[in-house]
Amino acid sequence: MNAIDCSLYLVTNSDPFPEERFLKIIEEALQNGVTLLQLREKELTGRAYYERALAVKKLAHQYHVPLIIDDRVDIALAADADGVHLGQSDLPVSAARRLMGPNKIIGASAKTVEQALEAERQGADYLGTGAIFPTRTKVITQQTSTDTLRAICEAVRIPVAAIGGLNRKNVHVLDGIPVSGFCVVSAIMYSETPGAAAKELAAISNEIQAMGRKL
Ligand code: TZP
Ligand code: MG
Repeated sequence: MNAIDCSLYLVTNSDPFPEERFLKIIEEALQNGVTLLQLREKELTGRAYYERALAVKKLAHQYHVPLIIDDRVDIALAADADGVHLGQSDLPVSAARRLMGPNKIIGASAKTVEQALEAERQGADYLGTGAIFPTRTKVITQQTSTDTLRAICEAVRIPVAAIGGLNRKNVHVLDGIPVSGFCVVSAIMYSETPGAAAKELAAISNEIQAMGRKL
């Protein structure tokens, strides 16, 4: 199993940004405590996704942060990214594991304890669970209660990152839940000061992890 630090997991949204601004936001976040980065593109052609993955990987690796590609095993392998994140309608984790080998990171979305245990059994390295709050990010998802989140964290041995509508004001809803961190899109991507936002969220994540740690 690959050890993953999900403390502050930035999932990107490039939609409203020119390329240069998009990369600048990511770089500021990487400099200020992001521990895992996911490139999430829904509209790009395969070629454009691949090229963007190469550019973002270069940046991520300057800061020793692993790059995960959303949905697409082919893009993750072609760009030699560090891993892939799979939703419930993407390739099954076991199929991705066969294609990617033992050393790439495979993350999976899980909204129930059953989905979480199945993803772990198939070889997932971490889970993303949510949406904890309603989100304005373009995504097909339903809300997941904090009770379900807690049950998932307690059921699996792999790290679980909470996701969905989380920001500096509401993320303390995770206090006391044994999460390994949380994911944000808007709280960093749409901040006017992405570096400061990342720094604050990274500190909060450390507090939450300290509170939720199993004794
Ligand atoms: N999966 C569940 S919620 C979500 C994804 C990709 C979007 C989270 O975005 P935000 O802006 O942090 O609410
Ligand atoms: Mg997906």
